[in-house]
Parts: sequence; C-alpha cells; structure tokens
Amino acid sequence: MIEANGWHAKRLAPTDAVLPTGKLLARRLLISGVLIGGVLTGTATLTGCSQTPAAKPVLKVSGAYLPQPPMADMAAGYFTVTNTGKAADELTGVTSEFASDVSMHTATQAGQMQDAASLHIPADGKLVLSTGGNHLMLMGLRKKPMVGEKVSFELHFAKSSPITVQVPVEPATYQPPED
Ligand SMILES: [Cu+2]
Repeated sequence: MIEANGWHAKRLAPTDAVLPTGKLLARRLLISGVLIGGVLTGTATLTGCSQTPAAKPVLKVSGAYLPQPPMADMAAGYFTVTNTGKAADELTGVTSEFASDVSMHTATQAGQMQDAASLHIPADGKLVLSTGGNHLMLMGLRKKPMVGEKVSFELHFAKSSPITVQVPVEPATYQPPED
C-alpha cells in the first residue's frame, strides 16, 4: 500500500511541472491527502488480513468409483467433492490417461443428460456425482475397465490445485455407501 502510493507520487511528479501554480498546489494537497488516506487504509487492511485470512475453498474427493461398463466404448464415473472452506469453487474439467474424452454431465428432471462446462462446489458444502444425477462420461477408452482395476482421474478446479484420484472399477450393480 505504502509502496504503491510512493510509485503514484513519482508518476504524478512530471505532470505537476506543467501545471499552473494554483493547480499545482491543489494537486500537491490532493497527493498528500491520497498518501495519508492510503497509509491509513493500508494499516487497516493489514490488521484485517492478520485477523481473518482470505476465504478459500478446501477440497477433498471421496467415494470415487467407475462401474464396469457393458462395452469398451463408454464408461461413467462418480465421486463426491467436499468443500470445508469458506469460499465456493468450480469443477472445471476432468482428465484421465484412460479415456481420450471425459465430459461432465448433469441430469435434467426429465432424465436427459446435459453437458456442463463446470459444476459448482458450494462453500461449506458438497458436489455429488451419483447415478441419476451429475456424472462423468468417459469416451475413447484405452480398454474395457474390469472390476478390481483402478483408473486415475485428474480433477481441475477454478481456484484450487488439481487433485488426482485413483478410482476403483466396481461391478455394474455397485451401490456406494451413504456418506
Ligand atoms: Cu452422461
């Protein structure tokens, strides 16, 4: 804050030289006012920072699984992202070595799938991907995933660093435990 105002004052100085004296004085007073105001604001901001750190999302991924698909062309993926932070985040995409194309889908009331560019993760809340709701759709599979194998997903977020999860392949009839 203080440094930034110092820089402003320096930048304004050449302009002052070409102003008539009256205006120059007014400008000088204005600059002093800005400096004093800036210093006070800066102090307040610093104090505020040390007391309440900036809110940010704190994410954890759990319950990931991939039901063994009937064919090798397509699979679905499910997981829960829990946010214990005080700021929301967005799941902006998922990648996997195992599939050339991973898209995020939501399900409408009518049961139709829609592509989602991102999925919202509320502050102090959860994003749930589950059968009949939000899900991942994996296309261009390297091979048909079999029960007992694991595939890796990399989750990308608007604010948080990417999270890699090892996702077990479960039987097609698998029901995840409630969490
Ligand atoms: Cu889908």
